[in-house]
Amino acid sequence: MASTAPDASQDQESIKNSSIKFRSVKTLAESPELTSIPSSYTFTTNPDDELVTDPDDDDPIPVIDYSLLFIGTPDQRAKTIRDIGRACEQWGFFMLINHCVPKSLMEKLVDQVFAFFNLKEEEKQEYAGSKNVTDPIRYGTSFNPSMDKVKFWRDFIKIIVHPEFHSPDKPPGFRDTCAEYCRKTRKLGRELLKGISESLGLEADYIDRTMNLDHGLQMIAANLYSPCPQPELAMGMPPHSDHGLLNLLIQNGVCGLQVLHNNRWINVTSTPNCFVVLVSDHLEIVSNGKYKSVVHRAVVSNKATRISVATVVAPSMDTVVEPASELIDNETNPAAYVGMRHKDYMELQRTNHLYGKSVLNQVKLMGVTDMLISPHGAQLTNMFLMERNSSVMELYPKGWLKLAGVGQYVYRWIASWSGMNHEGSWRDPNGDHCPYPEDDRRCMPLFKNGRIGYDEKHFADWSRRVLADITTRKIHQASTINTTLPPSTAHCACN
Ligand SMILES: O=C(O)CCC(=O)C(=O)O
Repeated sequence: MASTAPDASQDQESIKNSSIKFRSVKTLAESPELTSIPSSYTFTTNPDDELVTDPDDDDPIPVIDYSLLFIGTPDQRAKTIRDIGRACEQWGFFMLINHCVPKSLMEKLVDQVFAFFNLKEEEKQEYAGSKNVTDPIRYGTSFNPSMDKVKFWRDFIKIIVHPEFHSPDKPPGFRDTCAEYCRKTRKLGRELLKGISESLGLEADYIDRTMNLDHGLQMIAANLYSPCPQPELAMGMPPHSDHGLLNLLIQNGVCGLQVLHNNRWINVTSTPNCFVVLVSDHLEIVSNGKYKSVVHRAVVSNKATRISVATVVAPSMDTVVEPASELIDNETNPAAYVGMRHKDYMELQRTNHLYGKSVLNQVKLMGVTDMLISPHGAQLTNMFLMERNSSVMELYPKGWLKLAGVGQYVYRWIASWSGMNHEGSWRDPNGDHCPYPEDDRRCMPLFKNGRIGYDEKHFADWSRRVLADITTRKIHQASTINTTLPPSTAHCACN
């Protein structure tokens, strides 16, 4: 008979009384009485998009021979660059063979990662509890721990290894192996990005230079997926895409990685001595959407322990990542993403529920958002992502203005500093009654929690008018641009 999962409240109690900050999946999976997973780990997939297959012989996963970038003939090199471009565009990832990282080093790193996860829980938990994406070493469980509603069957350690190198000191040898591996993968990532720059028609060092890779962020994320008694109910990592430019992934010979390709989940094998190179969100942004960051996930099994180690090659934390100006044409191919500092993007990921490309889509969407309608005080940060000509409208619940102080001007200030249009504020005349005078602070929670927009008709009429004004303005702008352009810019140089 199936026994139940260990009692969660008992477990929380023992965690509270020790130096342990969370219960790892490894601890849970190794508890002898476990035959089913706790309900907090039950992940529901949508059966409609659950087509999982192995790669098709007619449409195989692209394989890139790295050595041809260096020792091939000029024709072989040019073809390899074209192949890399096609893989980034059509698949968002490729397998990399004949690279410069010794097989023995890859294996040694995986062994060291395994040894780290095999340390006593107390030793690992020295690195637990961090909430900050810039903390140099983070040991944790699940996927995006502060936001996950369902827990994921995964333990991880994330280590920032560049611009400053960090490493846990245990197990013995971990630091040296990690340092050597990071040096080699760093070189590999930068060389690949040169090929990728060229494949976009940019100078070879374009990405390296503009993303400030001399000071770029490099991070190792090592994942442990312990055997799971009900793999069909749990998930190691949900569908997501990664921050950064590239993710160089290695595995311990156990499969579990799946990528989304043409609306199907494709199983990616774990091939020895081979990197899975995943296009990440910032490469999609730089290429203005030509190259697609790949949505991928990790499934779990009830048979074997799986380890994967991702090396994230990313812009420096302060780099504002935006589409390469060389790839933009305001008329035919306008910038599709707003520029954002890498650091802020990571924070946006940490504080959002991540699913598929939810965060990247937000960055994309805000770049083309025409109007933000905001209850006062909410969504202020979205204004930083919106384009100059967009509009903002504010809603105040009844009475709120009496308590707003200078806060009532914040939207107007930001709008005027950034060239946005402020379309006015609506102070709802209806709403909750406050038993105190309206400028009494005890009214604040009442007003702020009150429903805004009792007068739906007024709100709808107002929004309709502003939207119509925006449409008229945009049409006017578009026609002005067209008529003020020279008749044919392509011929200017010849003339
Ligand atoms: O374990 C895996 O194969 C997936 C790792 C992953 O999703 C990632 O590194 O972003």
